[in-house]
Amino acid sequence: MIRDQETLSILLDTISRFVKERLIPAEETVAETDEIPADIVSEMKEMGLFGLSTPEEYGGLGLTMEEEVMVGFEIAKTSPCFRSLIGTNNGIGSQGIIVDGTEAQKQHYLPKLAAGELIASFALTEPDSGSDAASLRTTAKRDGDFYVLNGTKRFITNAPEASIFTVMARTNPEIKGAKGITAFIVERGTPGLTVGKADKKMGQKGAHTADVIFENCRVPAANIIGGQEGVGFGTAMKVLDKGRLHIASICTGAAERMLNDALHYAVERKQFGKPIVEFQLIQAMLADSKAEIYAARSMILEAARKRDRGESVSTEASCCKMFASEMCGRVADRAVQIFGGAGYIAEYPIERFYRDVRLFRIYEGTTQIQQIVIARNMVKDLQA
Ligand code: COS
Repeated sequence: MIRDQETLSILLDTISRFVKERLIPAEETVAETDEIPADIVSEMKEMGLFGLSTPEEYGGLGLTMEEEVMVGFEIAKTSPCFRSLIGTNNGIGSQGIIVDGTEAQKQHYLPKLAAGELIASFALTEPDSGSDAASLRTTAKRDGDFYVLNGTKRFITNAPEASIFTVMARTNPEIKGAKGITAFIVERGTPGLTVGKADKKMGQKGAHTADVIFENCRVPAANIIGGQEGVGFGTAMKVLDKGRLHIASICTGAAERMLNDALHYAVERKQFGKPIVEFQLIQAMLADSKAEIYAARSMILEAARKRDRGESVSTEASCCKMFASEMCGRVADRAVQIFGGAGYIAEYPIERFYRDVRLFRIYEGTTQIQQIVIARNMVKDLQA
């Protein structure tokens, strides 16, 4: 749903200009230093980028899903690390509070998250619990008005920067699966919470992940999201339904950027006496990529509109995340191929993008997990 086309067009133009004038020129520095410059972070805050999806009454822009994915298409035309910094506040870090939080929790945290004053992280994955998220082992034991958390969370995006964590922990050790899990808001600085060293990754320099360790970490009972035990897994899954649509839009924007770079290179690069874009085998790679990007865009917009109508998009979000991330990987591969030897050299951005986008097929649920979700929902629908 688009609420006001004119306002949206202004926002999209502003973001597109910001990407071209500020972010793309900073890509190499960020890749070398592994840090996003402070002035860029300040500009992102001023533009309201940390609160894109936060409802207006809590200080955000209150974008609908359709509007948000359109922003995603634009902001992803540069290194994914920039989107990653604002990604958790707009998505998995804050959504738990938005969809299931109490009014007090919303009022306390959302305005600061929307302003970028606080960074939120989503702590679900553990060393022994990745795809099988419901098997998580972090415990939260009640002690008066507190819960005592023990366990380790792994690969937590923005953990080094985060001021609050949405933590999924097991409050009922008798129940091994999803129903024993509760979601908590844990503030950084709570005694017993430590953040490990930032992980060394294949790509996405400037975006940071780390372990988050809880050792007898006492969290007020009032910090249970929604105030209810045992529903934390459902909260996490709802968060991921939205997150997967958002990530799909990011995959599509990144693919557009890579295809655009490859097209420009193909027009300029001459072999056998003419620009390589005139060779049909190059044209095939360009055309296949264009068509696949168009397909991804269309399905993401369609699914976003469905979510805006209040309908469940569990199946569609997984379809979009699976198709767009795999498509992005194929486009990255073709783009490197079009660049030829130059595509393997770090001097050109495509080498960096090729490594950066590899993560899309893995995080917020691997392609194989999306297949499981889609197939299971098909069976459920048949039996309904
Ligand atoms: N919305 C709301 N509730 C949902 C849901 C959704 N999309 N999906 C599942 N649930 C609920 C189910 O309804 C079920 O509750 P009931 O028993 O009350 O019906 C509960 O959650 C457990 O669901 P399920 O039985 O499907 O859980 P499984 O353990 O079989 O696993 C998968 C579900 C595999 C889909 C889940 O573990 C998953 O998504 N894994 C990937 C995790 C991931 O994406 N990690 C990335 C890191 S986070 S960035």
